[in-house]
Parts: sequence; structure tokens; C-alpha cells
Amino acid sequence: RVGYDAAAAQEKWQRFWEADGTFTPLDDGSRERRYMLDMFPYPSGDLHMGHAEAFVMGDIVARYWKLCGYDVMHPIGWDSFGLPAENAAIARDAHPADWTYANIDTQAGSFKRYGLGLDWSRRLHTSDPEYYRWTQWLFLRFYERGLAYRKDSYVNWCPNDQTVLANEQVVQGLCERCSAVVTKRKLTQWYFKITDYAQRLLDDMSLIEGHWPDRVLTMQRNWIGRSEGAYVDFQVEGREEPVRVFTTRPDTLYGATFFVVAPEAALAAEIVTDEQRPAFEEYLEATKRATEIERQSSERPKSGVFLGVHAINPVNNELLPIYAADYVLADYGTGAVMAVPAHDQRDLDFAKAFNLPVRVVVETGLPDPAETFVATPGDGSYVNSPVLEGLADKKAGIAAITASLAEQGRGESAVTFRLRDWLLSRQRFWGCPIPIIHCATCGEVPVPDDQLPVRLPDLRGAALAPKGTSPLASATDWVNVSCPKCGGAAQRDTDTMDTFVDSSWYYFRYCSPNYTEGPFDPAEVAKWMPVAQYVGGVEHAILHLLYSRFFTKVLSDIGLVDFPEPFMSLMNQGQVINQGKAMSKSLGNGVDLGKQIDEFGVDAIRTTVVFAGPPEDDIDWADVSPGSTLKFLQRAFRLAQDVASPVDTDPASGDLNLRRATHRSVADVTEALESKRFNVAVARIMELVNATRKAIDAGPGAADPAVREAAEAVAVILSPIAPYVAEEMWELLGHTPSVAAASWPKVDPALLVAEQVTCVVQVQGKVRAKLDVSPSISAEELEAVALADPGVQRALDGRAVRQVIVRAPKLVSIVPA
Ligand code: ANZ
Ligand code: ZN
Repeated sequence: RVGYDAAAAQEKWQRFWEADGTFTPLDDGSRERRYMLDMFPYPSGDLHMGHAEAFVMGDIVARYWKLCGYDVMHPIGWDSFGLPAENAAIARDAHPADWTYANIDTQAGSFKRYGLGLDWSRRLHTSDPEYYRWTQWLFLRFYERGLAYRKDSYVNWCPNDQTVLANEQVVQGLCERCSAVVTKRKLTQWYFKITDYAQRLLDDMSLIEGHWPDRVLTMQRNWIGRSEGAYVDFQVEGREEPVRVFTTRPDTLYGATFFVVAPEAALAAEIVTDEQRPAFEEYLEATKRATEIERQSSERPKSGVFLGVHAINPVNNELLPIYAADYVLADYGTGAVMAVPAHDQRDLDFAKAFNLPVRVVVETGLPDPAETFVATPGDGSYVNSPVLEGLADKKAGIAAITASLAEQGRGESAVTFRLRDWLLSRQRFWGCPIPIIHCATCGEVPVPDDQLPVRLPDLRGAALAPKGTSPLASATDWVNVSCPKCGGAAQRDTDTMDTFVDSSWYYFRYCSPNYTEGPFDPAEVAKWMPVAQYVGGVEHAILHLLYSRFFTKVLSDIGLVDFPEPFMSLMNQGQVINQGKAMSKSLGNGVDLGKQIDEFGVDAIRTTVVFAGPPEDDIDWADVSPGSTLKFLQRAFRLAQDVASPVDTDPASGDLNLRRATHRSVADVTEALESKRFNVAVARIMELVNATRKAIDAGPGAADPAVREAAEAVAVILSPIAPYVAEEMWELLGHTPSVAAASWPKVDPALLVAEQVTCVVQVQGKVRAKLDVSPSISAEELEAVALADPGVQRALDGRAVRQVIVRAPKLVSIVPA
């Protein structure tokens, strides 16, 4: 007999699933709906080992749910705008669409081959005009609500990609994509007002806590960075308006000895004296070259310039010299701080560098910061602070000083967030055009909804080369339009949107991918959403996942959806590495997914990936063995072959031990899949395959109904993980049309009861008790149970025990003294 032919099975079932529409939901309301979402791929090339891991996790969940009777939606699409396509187009003098759609075709073929149970009928691409029409439509809804706006500011600039970056795309001062050192440029850019949603983004985490990885929630919480404290208003020499600072420690106000503003804050240029202006301007230029990370680094020596003016401390009228220093950031709090060197290390470092006084106002019992240059930020008793002396702790101190300042109209309690508005405009071509027209008379004019989409003009090759301005600006026919309001000459906005805008709403579109009345049909979204399970990489912990949560909240405010969170559960898969290191061209340790599949077959690769460990752990390909996984699958397949044509056709009566093993395995695999411990599920299925083989070879034989029951259970519970071999088994076992249409096996609770044997207990050779015990009971345990038995106790009648002979699990013989 021939064994399992992976290549043939792949061909056959791939074609069947597609023709049959096996994974298109019924959508008739007969079953409870569940939405399984994978983070959609970027069409960067063919599938690789990373995809192999990420997508098998979601596929297992989706296939398992389907077997459990849910109507499952498991869609696929492509995040198909973005820079790599543009760079490829420049290099090949082609259009970014050529590269993009060719890659999508390749990937689509590979996804099918990889056995993913996807609903291809919902396929979408964010670079299709039918899709980006609605990205533009959504932008305009945000715009109407004041949630999309333009402002002038210093922005992150990647000198390599020649485009601005959102804060979220700057990682340790480097461009997230190309690792160039990010610099600052003053530009007029579009923003989404995500800061309006900061508190709700925090509060609503309670709805997903426990269902999202803790570390993702922690990263989001830190990124949002809520801080409680107070605003304090300081008068400044020669200036009418007071200057506000944000402080988390208003109770240290008596310890302020100087005042610092961010160099690029408008205030600095406003208040600097003529005498100090040249030094200030030189410093400002230097600041722009520093990265945010450098500026916040505690290692870096503190720098700054005196601006020639003083602020007046509202509690004691002391004059505090005002400096511009780059350790204060322009876009946090108010861009100005009261410096309290005794109790804030950054201020102390600056005081040391500029020889400024250090005054302790909280006595903590630690050595004097003025001598140690170690600030004491903690709690203690107040000194040199008339309003606060005698108060118990900093909580009371903060409350008292805030109340006193508020009374005098010089401050108030305040909450600030680290989260910045989302900078969404990009100076690149291959993205969604911003649907705004600039008119000299009317200003910003939205493109009317019925004129959407604003299609990209046909630019290719060298026309796309980065110049620091948008390539779209060179398409003058496209740029020059008449103003929709006044009909006068006007220009289109030439920036495109960050591709994270495209990916912030694609999961809504899947619910009604061909809908033409809006971005999605609210009725379809109400049927399917929120997403029951989302699977993707932890690298999206902040960017994509935060933006999607924000979008969903805005859509809910607009009234298009009626839930606040898009993804009820999140799973992050680990990475596939090799020899302990991330796969890379330079290390030459890459593993080619296509070659692995050619050698071992899809099922073996899927099973190997899953069996390697818990899904969130990294997999070292040097530690796994697809060859032995393939042998296991072959063994499973042979069970079905044996049952289909048993050598010995005498139907035995149904081996109870095998039935118990089957039901126990199904129960364990169910639990493992529910808790996403896919590796445990594989281990349990392997045990069941072995037990079944034993029953065939050394037990009742393949014609026993218990063996058939076991083989059928193996086919079904293996099918989410290794679908092709499972389909072949199911067919051999005489079932049609597909194991994907089968039902998850029902567990008979009566068969879960542990197996018991009868143990005879003798006292002086006479049977005094019969015990039901586990066959695996230990001698010690059995002895204890036997001696405790009332019948045995009666027989002993108070006599001591001289000897106990234990033959576990069947016999205990007791000899009294
Ligand atoms: C005086 C003070 C005394 C402060 C003290 C701290 C300790 P978090 O917790 O991160 O919100 N700060 C305010 N705005 C700033 C800016 N734009 N750039 C850099 N630092 C800024 O930090 C709030 C504290 O950071 C504020 O409280 C302020 O220093 C500083 F014993 O005010 B504090
Ligand atoms: Zn106009």
C-alpha cells in the first residue's frame, strides 16, 4: 500500500475547497457567527516562514470553530499601498501597481497551497480605487468632525525615505522602516486628533483585559502616558500673559530655582532678549539635529541657553532665570517646566551644569542632593514651604497647593497625555490621496462625496523618485482643478495618507466588501463584529492596534457601529528564527518556506510550526524536525487505511480502553484548542494515534468499531492543524464531502471516568476487602488505602501489623503481629 502523498492531496483538496466554497460562511442565520481575523499581509514578496507561523494559528482557530458548528468568517486581503512598491517601481521604471499586484497573485497562490481555510470571496486590496474611495470618505467624515486637521509643526523626517513619519514610526530615534536617523522639519501636515480619545482608549481597555496579551495593553497604556498633576501659571518679566507649566509635583513649588522652556516652543523665541537671541538661535539649530531619544537620555550632558528674562514664582515672588534647554520637549505638557533640582534628576543635572541653586523642600531622610547630585523625588515632610508644612504626605501636599493656587487663579489640577495626534500625511506616491482641494478664496475644500475616489494619476518610474516634496505635485494636470465651492482655480492636496489609515478599517470592509453605499454595510458589520479573534505580530502593539481602536471609537460616535472595541481577543504569534537568530540574508540562515513544503508537504510544516511550542514563543527551526512530524502524519494516515480495509475482518466488541483513550483525547484536544495551546493538542493527538495503532496490531484489530471511532476522531481533531491528510483520512473512512464539513466529536462523559481495577485485600490469607483503584496506583498509596479500609481494620482488631505484601494494583496481603 502506498502512504500519504502530500503533493497529490494538496492539489486535490485545494481545488475542492475553492470550487466548493467550503470556507465561505453560510450567512443564513442558522448558526452563530464568528469572525476570525488575521492581520492582512503586505505584498512584499512570496510567503515566508513568518507567514507560515502567523497564518496557521488563525487557520486552526477558524477551522476548529467551523467544526464546532459556528458560521465562521475568515477573510483575506492585502495592505497594498506602501513604500516598497514605490521603491521597486523607481528601480524598474515601472508603476507601483505592477509590482504590487504581481506579488499579491504570488502570495494568493501560496496562501491557497498552504491550506488556509479562507473566504476568497471577500478579498480586498487597499490600493484598489473601490477600497480607497472609502478611505477618503472616512477621512472626510473625520474632517467634518474636526478630527482631521492641518497644522504647522516640527515633524519627524526620514532623510532616506524622504517623508515624514508618525511618532509611532520612530523607534529609538530611527526610522522604523529603514533605520535612518530621523531628523526634524517644520512642515504643514495633516493630523488625526487621536488625543481627543486618549482617555477612552485607556478606559476601554477594561473591555479587552484578559483577552489581549498583557504586554500589549501595557505598551498601549505607556504610549498613551496619562499623567496627573497641575498647571501652574508664572508671570514673566516684560510680558503681559502668564506662562503655564505642567508639573506632577506642584507641592515642590517652593523648591523651584529656575525655569526651562523647549527651544522650539514659540514662547522661547518670543521672550528671548535681543542680547541673547544669537546664542539662542544657534542653540535652536542644534536642537533640531537631536533625536527625541537623545533629548530624553539621562546619560547625555545637559545643555541650554539663558534667555535673558525671569519668571516669577507665584508662591514667593522669587525671580527664576529662564533657560531654553532641549531636555524639555515642545509638545509635551505646555513645553515649559518649573525646575526643581532638589527633587527632579533632570533639573538637578542641569543645575549642576549651569551652577544653579538647589533647594530642598521635601525632607526625605536621604543625603542632601546639593552635595550628592542625586535628586530625592520621593515622599517626606515639607520644609521651606509655608503653605505645606505639617502635611502628612505628597498626596495631601499636592492637593493643598493646587487648591491654594486655584483659589488665586494661578493654577488648576490637570491631566496630560504623552499621546500625540497622529500625523497622517506622507510625501509619497503609492498611497491614498487626501481628498481636499486648496482654494485661494475658500481655503480647504473637501472633495464632494460623489466625486470620490480621487484617483491617483498615472505616474511611474523616475517621476516617483523622492525629492522631499510629494511626487503628486508634479502631475500638474491632476493637481490643478476648479474649486468645488467657488469654481475658481484651485489645487489638490498632493500628500497621500499613511498606510496605517488604510489598515485601520479593512476589517469592517470584509463584512461587505462590495458595498457601494458606504465603507461598509452597517447591518453586515452588526452581524459579524466585533472580531472574535485577531491574530498577528506583537510589532503592531501600538501602531495598528491603537489606530484601529481609535477608528472604531470614531465610527461609533458617528453612529456607524454600536461597539467601542473592534477586537475582542488578540493573539500574538512568535517568530520563526534559525540557529537562535532572526533569519536574515546577511547571516545566510534563512529557511525557504517553498522548499520546506516541497520536501515535507504543507501538513508537516503546519504541524511542525504548531508543535514547536506555545504560539507566542519563537520557533528555532534548528530545533524542529519536520521529517519526524511527517512520519507521525503517515502513521495517522495508515490508521484510516487499516480501518478502510482491515486484514482481520472479525468485528470485535468495541475495546473499552481504546474508547476511553479516544474520548479522553478529544476532551483534552478541545481544551487545548480553546486555550490556544496548539502544541498540547498535537501531543495529545500523537498519543491517540499510538494507542489506536496498538489496538490494531496487538489488540482487537482494525475491524473493531472502537478502532474506527478512534480513527475518525483523529481525522477530525487533526484537521484544523493538518487539513490535507485529515481530508484524505476522512475520505478513506467513507465520508463525504469534506472533513471541514464534519462535526467536532462529542465526548461521552461516562468514558472520561478513569479506568478502575479491583484490588483484593487479605488479612492472614482471608479476603477482607475489595477496593476499586486506579490501575496505575502506587504501592505506597495502595498499602495506605488498604490499611484504612474498615473491613481490614475490623479484621486486625487492634493488632499491630508485622508485614504487608503489595502487588499493585491487584493484591494486598497483610500479616498481623
Ligand atoms: C516640577 C517637578 C518637580 C517635576 C519634581 C517632577 C518632579 P511625567 O510624569 O512624565 O508626566 N515636564 C513637564 N513638561 C515637560 C516637557 N515638556 N519636557 C520635559 N519635561 C517636562 O513628567 C512630568 C514632569 O516632567 C513634570 O513635573 C515636569 O517636571 C516635567 F520634583 O515639574 B515636574
Ligand atoms: Zn474656492
